[in-house]
Amino acid sequence: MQAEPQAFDRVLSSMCTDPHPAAREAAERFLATNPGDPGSYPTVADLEDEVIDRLGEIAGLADPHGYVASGGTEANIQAVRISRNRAETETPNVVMSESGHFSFRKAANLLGVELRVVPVDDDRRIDLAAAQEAVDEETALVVGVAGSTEYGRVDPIPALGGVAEDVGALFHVDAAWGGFVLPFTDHEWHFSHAAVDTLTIDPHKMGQAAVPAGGLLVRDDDLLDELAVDTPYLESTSQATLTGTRSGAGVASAVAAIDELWPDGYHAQYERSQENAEWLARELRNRSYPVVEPELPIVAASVPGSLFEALRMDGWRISRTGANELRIVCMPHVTREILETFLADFDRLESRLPASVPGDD
Ligand code: 0PR
Repeated sequence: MQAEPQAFDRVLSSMCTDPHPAAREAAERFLATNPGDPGSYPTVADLEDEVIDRLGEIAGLADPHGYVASGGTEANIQAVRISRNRAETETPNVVMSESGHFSFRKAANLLGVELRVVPVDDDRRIDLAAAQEAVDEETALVVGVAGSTEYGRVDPIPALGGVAEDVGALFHVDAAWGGFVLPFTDHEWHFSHAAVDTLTIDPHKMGQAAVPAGGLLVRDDDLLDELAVDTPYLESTSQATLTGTRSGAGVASAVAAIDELWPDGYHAQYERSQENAEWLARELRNRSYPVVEPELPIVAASVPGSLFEALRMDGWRISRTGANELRIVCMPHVTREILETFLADFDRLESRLPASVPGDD
């Protein structure tokens, strides 16, 4: 029997979503193209330029450079690589907070840089004083998160840019997930808000494009040059990407999604997702569970471990934070109806549990 992909109606843990129909269709049409070889596949290469222009528009960069990566991991690795190649020391370090994504651990390991992880403050944003203390003249890169993976928090980006500037380090913002919701909030997160050098923004997350479509943006072309290697047997003469052959599906799909949704569709989606997150937070709080305020559409709540397991057994795709909270990402496919069904199951399963204390694992 042919395997079927999972339905999205019980997936509450993913940062990816059901692609917009136009994005799905574009992905299928461009499945057999390779933007890694622009000499042979010029149409998809042009589409990639278009994605970068549109991402620049979203992230406040008038003359953007960059490329469509396999995802946020690759974009983050490449940002670290740019900074390492730029650094004038043999022992460069990268400073980020403990809320930074694990892709930076991969980057540090691959690239031989020291990762200095600093604590977060009471509201789960980078502790600025600790960041200031951690940087030195060997700091190649300071990383800020704009929409953290676990709690959807946004670091104080302009101030953190100042910390980087003080020691002559580059400044990277990881808006892999947040980039398509932050434009509709008051947060300062992008190139025109702060001295940002590089930024990750993934169409395949809140951008509603098909996987694989990550985005790396750089302020100046010469930052991308740090990544370029010569490609003697291709028509193009150099390549800045980490991967060689790449999927044209993600590229075409990103253009299609952005054409359809930027800005009004994304705005409406943000409003729906945020309202859903706030509604869910209220419902869980009404049941006496401690909830982390959803500043962006991610809800974290302390619920008994046995209830979490029972929900998983019931088919709900839910995940935990590092602190063992239930974590629900209100992606576009997570409708109010789905959340109502989830809560009905939550209540049913909770009533069958042996008496437990809220927040107790
Ligand atoms: N930066 C941030 C802030 C992210 O949240 C993520 C993905 C990345 C970078 C990496 O992006 P790619 O996966 O496209 O390379 N966050 C993960 C995800 O949703 C985190 C995760 C992992 C969440 C496992 C839940 C989980 O069960 O894929």
